[in-house]
Amino acid sequence: SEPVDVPVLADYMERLINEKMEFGSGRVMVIDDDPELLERYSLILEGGGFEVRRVSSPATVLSALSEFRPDIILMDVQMGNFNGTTLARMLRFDPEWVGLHIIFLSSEEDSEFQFDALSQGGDDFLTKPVSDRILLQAARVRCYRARQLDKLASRDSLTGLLKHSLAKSEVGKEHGRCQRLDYPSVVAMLDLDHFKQVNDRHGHRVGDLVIKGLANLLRHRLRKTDVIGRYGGEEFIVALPNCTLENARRSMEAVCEQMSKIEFSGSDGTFSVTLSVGMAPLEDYEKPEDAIEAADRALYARKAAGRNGVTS
Ligand code: GH3
Ligand code: MG
Ligand code: MG
Ligand code: MG
Repeated sequence: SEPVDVPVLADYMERLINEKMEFGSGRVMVIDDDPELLERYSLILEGGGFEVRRVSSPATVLSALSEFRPDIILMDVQMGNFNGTTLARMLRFDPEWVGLHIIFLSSEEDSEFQFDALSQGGDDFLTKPVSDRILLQAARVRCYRARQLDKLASRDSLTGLLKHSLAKSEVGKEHGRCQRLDYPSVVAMLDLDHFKQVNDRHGHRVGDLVIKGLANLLRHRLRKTDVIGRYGGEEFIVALPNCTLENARRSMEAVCEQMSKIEFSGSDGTFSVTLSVGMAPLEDYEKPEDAIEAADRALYARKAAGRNGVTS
């Protein structure tokens, strides 16, 4: 094989680093029962561009968390009769906070104490006093990682498309925008035709490849601004912002046609798969769920009318 060109590699690495490691700032919740320290750390972080929520009483942490939704929490360990490690352990059992980074900040240098704090679910342990520079960089790097994790968690692992709940909330956002700014948008529901037969004849693994195939087709055919989500097993949801029903139909009909032309390799030679699409004008409905329901009804009308095509 070709030898790797070191300057090119270095250039590539530098580009990668510059592009991907833009730490920026984020949201930090500082929890400390010492008001002076609380203020000091908060000011340092605010000086570094972070949005900060100060919490001095452990009793208010949970409500503050759901309201503020921080990327990381920076937490004292000993707070009166409350131990920060208890909170860390609790958060680690709650899937809602799986992406939240917990940094302990304590003057406790005893290694058993630190060991215990990390064992309870802390991601890191900084020892007081900590320099402004290290505190800021620790926060920057962890906010960045928290956002990376968040992004991953919102994507379906098979297709890389938005997962159900995020896709729905993106459709909801688009519903708000198109009503506010008064332009047409379309929501579409897609479902593969006779997909059970694909699984039965060719196996689940081949079925997965077909699902991936449609996901890739949608990603390549649709615009960058379109919302594409995996709504369920072999069901997809799409929102086309700033698009008339007529243009959406053209776009979706092209997707149907191209899908039907893809040749998949099955257990007994190649085969093809079709899909059905139901659409509704997003701005015509009071609530986004109503538009989704209308698109779903159109989808089932399409299924009844012979599949492989678009109905609105
Ligand atoms: P219809 O044309 O009416 O939609 O018929 P259908 O056979 O596609 O019926 P339905 O939509 O109810 O069936 C969905 C099937 O998709 C059932 C399930 O086994 C399969 N399925 C759901 N999720 C996955 C997945 O992630 N991978 C694979 N391989 N199959 C899946
Ligand atoms: Mg304390
Ligand atoms: Mg189906
Ligand atoms: Mg289905």
